[in-house]
Amino acid sequence: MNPFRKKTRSNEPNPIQGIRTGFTVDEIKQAFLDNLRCGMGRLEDIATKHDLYFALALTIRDRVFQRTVESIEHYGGADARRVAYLSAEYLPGPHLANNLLSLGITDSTREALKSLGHDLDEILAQEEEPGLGNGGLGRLASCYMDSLASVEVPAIGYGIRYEFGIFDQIIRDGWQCEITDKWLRNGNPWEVARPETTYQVKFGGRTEGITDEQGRFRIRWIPETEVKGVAYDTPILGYRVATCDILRLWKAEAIESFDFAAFNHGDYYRAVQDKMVSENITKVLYPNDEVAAGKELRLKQQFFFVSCSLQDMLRIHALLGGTPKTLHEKWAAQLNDTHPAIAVAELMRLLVDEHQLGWEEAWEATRATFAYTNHTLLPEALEKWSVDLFGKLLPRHLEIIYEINRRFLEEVREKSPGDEARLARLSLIDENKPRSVRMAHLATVGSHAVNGVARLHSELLKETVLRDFADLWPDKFRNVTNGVTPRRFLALSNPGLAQLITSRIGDGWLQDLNQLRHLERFVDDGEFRQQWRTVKLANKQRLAALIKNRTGITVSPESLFDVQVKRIHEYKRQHLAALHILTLYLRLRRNPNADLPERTFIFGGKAAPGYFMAKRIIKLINAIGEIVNNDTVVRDRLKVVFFPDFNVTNAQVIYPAADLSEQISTAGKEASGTGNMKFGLNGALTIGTLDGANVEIREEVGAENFFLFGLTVGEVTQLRARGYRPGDYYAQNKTLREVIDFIASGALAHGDAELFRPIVENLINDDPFLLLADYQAYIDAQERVSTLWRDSSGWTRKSILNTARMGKFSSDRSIRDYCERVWKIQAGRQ
Ligand code: F58
Repeated sequence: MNPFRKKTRSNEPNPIQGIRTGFTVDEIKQAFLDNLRCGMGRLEDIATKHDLYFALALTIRDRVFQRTVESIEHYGGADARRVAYLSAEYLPGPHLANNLLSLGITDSTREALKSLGHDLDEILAQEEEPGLGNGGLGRLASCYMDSLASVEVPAIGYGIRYEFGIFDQIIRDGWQCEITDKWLRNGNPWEVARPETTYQVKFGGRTEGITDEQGRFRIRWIPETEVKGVAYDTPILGYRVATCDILRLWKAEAIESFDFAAFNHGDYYRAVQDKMVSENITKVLYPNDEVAAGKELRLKQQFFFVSCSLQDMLRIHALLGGTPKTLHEKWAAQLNDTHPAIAVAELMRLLVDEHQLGWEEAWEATRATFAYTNHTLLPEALEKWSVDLFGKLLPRHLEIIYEINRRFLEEVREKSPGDEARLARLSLIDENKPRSVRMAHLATVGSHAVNGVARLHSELLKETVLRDFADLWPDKFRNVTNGVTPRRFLALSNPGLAQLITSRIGDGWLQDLNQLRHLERFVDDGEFRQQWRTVKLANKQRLAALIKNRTGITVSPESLFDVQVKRIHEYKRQHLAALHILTLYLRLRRNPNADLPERTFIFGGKAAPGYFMAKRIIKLINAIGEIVNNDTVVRDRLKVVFFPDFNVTNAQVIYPAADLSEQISTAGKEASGTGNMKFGLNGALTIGTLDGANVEIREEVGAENFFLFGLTVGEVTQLRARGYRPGDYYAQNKTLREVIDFIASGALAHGDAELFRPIVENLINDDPFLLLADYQAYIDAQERVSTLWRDSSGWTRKSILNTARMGKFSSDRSIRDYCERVWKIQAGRQ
């Protein structure tokens, strides 16, 4: 019996109106005061800024929950198929402002607070963002949650409630230092614990064969330990729609908060120890990007959240009247990379061992349920778990994986007998010592659809990492190009531009980003161009003030803001941008009258704490800043800023202020990029390689509005095949040599020639990311940037066109693509 069906009363009047759910200025004001007093026990006169924030968050949360409940009721009654987005990472950014925007009550809330003598922006600034992800992949998951709700698809985003998210970055003496992220220290008004929604998760131990009451042979898993997952729900409201989805994050707890058995034996400390070990599972996010951690705790985290999520999906499915065999009829589960890929084996275990389904029917349901998104081709990022570790932690799952593999390879053998090498390449097990489980293979075999995140990436995926699978199942592979939410990354972060756009074309673009095309009508309108520049300048002033506040560096808002913000990684080539800065610096030193427009180089991004080169690149950028910013000849022409602690909150100030977006990865390495889209949306021009989604961005905005440079994927492959010798470029290009020699001389390190030697030697002798091969083309492209910058109206024209043509890169479009190409779900309420 479906409990939701009993009383679907969406057409009845809302029973609770007024203080808890009303939208008028008076209702919001009264609710805010009530929350401060009754919700928090605070006297208004002595409330801190944070108290005010909390009271406002509770006020808005009531209004959001009203829609959550309405959604549960609506979709529970409807025969809708729903989405389970399985992701080990989310980066939602601050919730309050976004919820105000979605509800359409930003202005009335501002007024309500003003009448009480409070400033909304100051209150918004109190919110600590949940840093539950590393970078692009986690942020994409949050953009997709926003769009799922906004295009009205019922969905639950499943993940991990890390107690400590991605570290906060501070810069000391030019080096990155990591500070623990205590995001929960002041409480989190957006989440609701669901102590009744908990599941047990087993680890370790052994399996045994048994004969059940019906005389059937079954496998029983006798675990060594068990922990409990508790659900914490955060509502994710769609923009100006009734649908509110849920982000459901799992926290690990000990099964009994107190182990009585141990206590009775007098082993109090062991009981406490067990509790600590259980809770460790969701303690901290692994801060690696693009390198698989290979740590036991990481595998525990993955299995823990996946097991809770699948049990939850089965429970909801049963509530809606379904049986385990038909799970896929009501659920489409998306694997956000391989981090949740263990789900394939866990669902098989749940269906076969716990729900007594036969292998074939369980396998059919499993494959029909899952789809897999790949986010990287980098070999070091492809997850593999040693068979030993796997067997120790998840003995039953290892057996299931072997059985999946046996049946799979059998099928391949039938199709192409005798090709043992091919079998070895396809196998879920890498037989090279130490033997390991290939998670991308597990995800591919266990899914009905596999996609890359940009057209180029999806093609390369079929040609490289998953080539044999693409030969075997060509129809399984498709592309879904990434997208970003225009609500957070334009409306919220760039209100000036959003207003200007709306004043000309109306506000339909917020729900249909293609409408930005209507802006093209105004590219040659002088007044509009002037307004466009005025908005950009104001955004640059806002960023300049923040830079001053965070770094002490004064930058000129009139200068060209040349920005590269993203995780620090050699393949993203922040050090190529550094070579460009030094090229200009040396040129100006030699000829102070050289005709160069004033530029401010702004970098931001975290390095994985154990990534030696990335950390040294941060130091290099800061060392260049120290020299350049203090050089009396150059400092009014060039400035270099490393903006500390790049996160969603800071990003919302940085993207709107950028003139130039640096997307300069080695071709073939960046799966998509999403920062490139956020910059474009905010009117920045891109300088970039033919990599990831840059290819499609250039196609959309027009080649003449994009600064292209560098080797293509094909040229990179050919160059490597011929034998790449970076030393030749060094020897043959005088400017390049001067720049590298300058770094090597120790001039950037108070004479210490050792500090940057690892970077210099890596570039001259090895240069795995082909900086030297792309150097001259990059410098030439930057020359074209400078030339255009001098033509202010020409630049503005292209800036407008970049924004106008960014419609494709809305995450609403991506979600609609997933609905159509992968999930077979119809967006929108039926
Ligand atoms: C990123 N991957 C891609 N991984 O690098 C980027 O091109 C793409 O736009 C984005 O995904 C969204 O598709 C990424 O951010 C991680 O951070 C992982 C975290 C966990 C460990 C392995 C890397």
